[in-house]
Amino acid sequence: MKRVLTGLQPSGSLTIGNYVGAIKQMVKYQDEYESFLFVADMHAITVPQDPKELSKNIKNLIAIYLACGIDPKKNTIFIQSENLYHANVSWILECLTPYGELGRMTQFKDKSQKHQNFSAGLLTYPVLMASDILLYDADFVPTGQDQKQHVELARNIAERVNKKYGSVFKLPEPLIPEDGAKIMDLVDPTKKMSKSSENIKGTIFILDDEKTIRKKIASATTDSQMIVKFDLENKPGISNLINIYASFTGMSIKDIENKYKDTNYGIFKTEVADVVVNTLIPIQKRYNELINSKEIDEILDSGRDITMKIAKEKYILLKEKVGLHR
Ligand code: ATP
Ligand code: LTN
Repeated sequence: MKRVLTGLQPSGSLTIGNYVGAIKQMVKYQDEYESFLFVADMHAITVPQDPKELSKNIKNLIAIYLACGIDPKKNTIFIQSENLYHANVSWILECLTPYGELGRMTQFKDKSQKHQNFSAGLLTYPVLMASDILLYDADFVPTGQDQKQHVELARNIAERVNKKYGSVFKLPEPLIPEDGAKIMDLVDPTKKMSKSSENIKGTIFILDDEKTIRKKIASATTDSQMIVKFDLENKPGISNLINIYASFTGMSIKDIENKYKDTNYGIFKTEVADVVVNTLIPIQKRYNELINSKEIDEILDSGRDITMKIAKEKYILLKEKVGLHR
């Protein structure tokens, strides 16, 4: 059976961008593939984090995964920092990755501008991500468009290692959802909706209450044309709302344009809010039941034990190939 693996950072409350771009994909793939899903907590500390908030976010993220339909019987769920092999493999891979290659990563260029005195970890972050993927011989890595470059880097690193030392790693492929691959900010629809965005009016969080969701969508930036038509260049706001509607209903963009061709933006926005609310309310209910349950710790203990065994074998293989042995 092919293997699929992905991780999300516990760097804040999750957004509908994370839901569409990552979690919903994993819910779909859990029936087709052997699935691994983890909390990328070591990635989160590449930028400053409040320790109390961070540990709260780690547990919340697991509860969200489960509430969104991730089945612990079909997935191995774990926390990155609880598996010591990720950092060990990452170090070896860092030593096999040219410095210049990391400096060219789009996300590094963006984030290094946002943070004064950014950490060295921000630069080496994609190598840690490569070790997350390569440790488990993942065939596919579902992510949003923004992480495609990092998965490609993981593939390049794997190719380079295999060429130099013989077969060590499987070459992973990114899996990017076609519709709604990128949900944009509601206030500035040219910017990705992001959990760490400064203006929360542009972001819908999975745990936002109904009133807040409706308010945010009602005030989303649109244009003065009053035509529900997908046109990313000239109508980024309306195109984003169409994308959200498509992602939550599975309807095609064409069908949505047809359905709303004679309606105004007010009605369209209300119906976008309806489909978002109808999906999120049951998720929130389940989240509240799970967050203080013992189930989460049991799932994580088991995930840690399973992944430590798998990762240990790969680590020993790599270490020996490189010559790190007596
Ligand atoms: P941060 O603001 O902390 O950088 P983020 O909200 O951009 O976080 P990540 O933790 O980087 O989210 O991403 C988790 C997953 O969700 C990734 O697979 C990413 O591609 C996907 N994702 C994040 N934002 C969006 C979005 N707006 N649209 C689609 N997918 C997204
Ligand atoms: N960098 C990713 C999170 C992440 C990841 C991974 C995703 C860390 N390791 C391995 C897929 C596979 C992010 O910020 N979204």
